Amino acid sequence: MSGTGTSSGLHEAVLEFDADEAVRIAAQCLAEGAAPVDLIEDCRAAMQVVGDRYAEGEYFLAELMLAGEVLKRVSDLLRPHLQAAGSGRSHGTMVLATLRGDIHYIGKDIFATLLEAAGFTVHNLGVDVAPERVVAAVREVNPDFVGFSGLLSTTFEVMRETAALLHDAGLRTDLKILIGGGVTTPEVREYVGADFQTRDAMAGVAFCRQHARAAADGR
Ligand code: B12
Repeated sequence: MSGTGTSSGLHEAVLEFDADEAVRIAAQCLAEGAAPVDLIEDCRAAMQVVGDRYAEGEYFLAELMLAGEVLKRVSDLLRPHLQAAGSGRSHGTMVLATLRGDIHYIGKDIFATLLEAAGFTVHNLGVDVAPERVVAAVREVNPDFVGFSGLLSTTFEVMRETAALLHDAGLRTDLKILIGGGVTTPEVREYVGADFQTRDAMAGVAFCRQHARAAADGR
């Protein structure tokens, strides 16, 4: 029903910028037993198409904004369903941010919701976050993980700068850095000096589960 981008109609509703219809279909799919993460994936694939049309000059900023609004409405509907799986016990802590210059937040917030649902504590610093703020947050909460969400190639440099600041502050040793978001690649992971890269929130959650200090310590 979902995950294919064809049969549910959700993918098409996002591409038509029809928020009411997208929310209606998503609610119907949920009622019929669809997994919320599959519905997110349908939307993500549609957003990829919107992004490609923008890159090819077929769409402009207005279309990006419309698509963003549709996705926000759908993710607001899905959030409580994504959270429902939460265990109530923290398996570890993450400081998460979209860095300086980048204001995309929808994918970051989906990842945060899924990670919380998996039993992690997430300190979500928001968007357009200065590297120094990340360092201050890491000092304050001593997390197991730091996550950077990046949708603009211009933020790769800021990710690298932030990772270097964490290293210079002596905070990098026990810390795993994850990067995610539609424009990240394994090459970017290497450039930034991060431990993990993905464009799939569930893969990020799996990485955190695997590397949670709390789980390893039996805390
Ligand atoms: C919606 C959108 C917008 C909306 C953002 C709404 C919002 N508040 O978030 C608005 C209209 C504001 C916008 C603005 C701009 N945008 Co824009 N936008 C998009 C679009 C179409 C979709 C992004 C999205 O929400 N995707 C859906 C989510 C669910 O996917 P996701 O973010 O990848 O997240 C998933 C995973 O990656 C993962 N994940 C995300 N973060 C993290 C973090 C961690 C740690 C982990 C583990 C996992 C993880 O979890 C999610 C679920 O699996 C993309 C196209 C694309 N291909 O992504 C362009 C895109 C990102 N934008 C682009 C551009 C150019 C811009 C603008 C510069 C346009 C302009 N001329 O002003 C501005 C920049 C504004 C700024 N300073 O940030 C380009 C970037 C190109 C590049 N390589 O740098 C893209 C790629 C379009 C394109 N193909 O040209 N945009």
